[in-house]
Amino acid sequence: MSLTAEKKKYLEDLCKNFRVEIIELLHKIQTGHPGGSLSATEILTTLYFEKMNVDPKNPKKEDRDRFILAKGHAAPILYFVLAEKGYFPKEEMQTLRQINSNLQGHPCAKKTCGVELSTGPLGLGLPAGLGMAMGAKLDNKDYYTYVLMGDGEIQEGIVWEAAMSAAKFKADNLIAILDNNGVQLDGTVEEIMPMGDIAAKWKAFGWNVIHIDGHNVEEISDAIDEAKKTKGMPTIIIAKTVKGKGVSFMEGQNAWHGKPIGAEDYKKAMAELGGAVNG
Ligand SMILES: Cc1ncc(C[n+]2csc(CCOP(=O)(O)OP(=O)(O)O)c2C)c(N)n1
Ligand SMILES: [Mg+2]
Repeated sequence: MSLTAEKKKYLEDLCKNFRVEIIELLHKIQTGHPGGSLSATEILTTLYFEKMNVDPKNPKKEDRDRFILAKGHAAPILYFVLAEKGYFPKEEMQTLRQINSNLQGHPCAKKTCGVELSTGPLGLGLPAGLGMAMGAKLDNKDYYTYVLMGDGEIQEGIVWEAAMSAAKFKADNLIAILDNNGVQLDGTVEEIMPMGDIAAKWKAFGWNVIHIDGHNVEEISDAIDEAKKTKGMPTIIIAKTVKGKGVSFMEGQNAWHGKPIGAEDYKKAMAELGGAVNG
């Protein structure tokens, strides 16, 4: 196991706080995407606070690891992680989704320090990430590129073009993570467009596949170590997650993909998450 008990607790405590902060802020601004943010909380936290070689004081250093939030609607968790890490002042979080804010509803690489790629239109993260990974090889750099995709997102055809190409180019410095929560915007993945055996699909496209519980920081950390050891092919970590994780009435519910959080729901959610109710 790659994490000490102390480190594990540190990451889990960060996740607890992020969940409280997400609900607090999205309730306050009455907009934004709670479900997909809560689903990806452990993944982003483990990447930024344990695994990735990044330096907020030197955000463009050449050999930094790259992270792409392909499922760009989960911007709230990305922004809270970046702010906590020190890319920009935490107070800026209060401007989320306001006109001219640095923190747009979907990540904007031109506006927000630490954002590597503007995303929102689903499907473009993996091809762009492959480009970054190939760039590292051409430049003889040893950084890794991480791409977090949604399980609805991988219904986009462009994802599979990139999957084919990544295997052909032996992009072993590209690590994809699938937020496999079984739910998308309008319903379950099974209802909208059943994907069948996802692992078999990625294997058939030439990828190394690792399965984990996407809410277990230790498993996330170990899977990344294993991915780095795999040479000659790209890796996808299929992370079993729960959309809306941590708030019982949001869990597994597509209705909470992007719904404003009303006063009663806010109080209920905060009681479950152990956060203080304001206002
Ligand atoms: C190309 C494109 N089509 C449709 C949308 C609208 N849209 C935004 S999020 C979403 C559902 C995504 O589901 P999933 O990838 O499973 O994300 P998660 O469950 O992690 O929130 C859709 C259809 C979009 N952003 N881009
Ligand atoms: Mg999903």
